[in-house]
Amino acid sequence: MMETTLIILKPDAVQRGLMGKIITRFEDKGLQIVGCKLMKISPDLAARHYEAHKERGFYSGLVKFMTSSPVLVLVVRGIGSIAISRKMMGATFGSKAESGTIRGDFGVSNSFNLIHGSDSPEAAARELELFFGKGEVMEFSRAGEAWVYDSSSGKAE
Ligand code: 3AN
Repeated sequence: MMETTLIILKPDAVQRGLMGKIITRFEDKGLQIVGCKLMKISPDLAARHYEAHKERGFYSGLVKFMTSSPVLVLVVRGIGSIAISRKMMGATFGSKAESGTIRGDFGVSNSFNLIHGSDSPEAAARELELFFGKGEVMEFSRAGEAWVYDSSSGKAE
């Protein structure tokens, strides 16, 4: 199913100059970037985004980290893009993430883990609305689309 997901390159990724390398992985995979914004997350937005983790011990540190410096938010589209992006990100902790994943290749920290990606279609819809306004997500077809998906059966796959 065609899905649109929210990816956040966290403050450590921006500060360490890893934005280009991480975006390249999504583009190389064949996923389409349909939204992109460098922004500073407010404490209120961080609280709404991480609402589900409010009771966790790491919550206040997480909010402090996410609001400490700019982030790059991306809107990524593709068939199965939610699961594909999560797989590309790797396990939550940099120390555990497999080589070949973004967290596995670029970080060692458990809390500074470089990237966020929505974990379900419901989360993606909720998070996209938190971070992007109307008109900020683009609808366009890529020149090379015919070579990204096989549409010979009439259905892209
Ligand atoms: P993921 O980002 O892999 O989906 P979640 O949804 O379990 O991970 O957690 C949300 C965020 O909370 C993670 N990206 C991570 O930054 C932070 N986090 C989760 N568990 C811990 C923990 N035990 N210690 C510190 N930070 C954590």
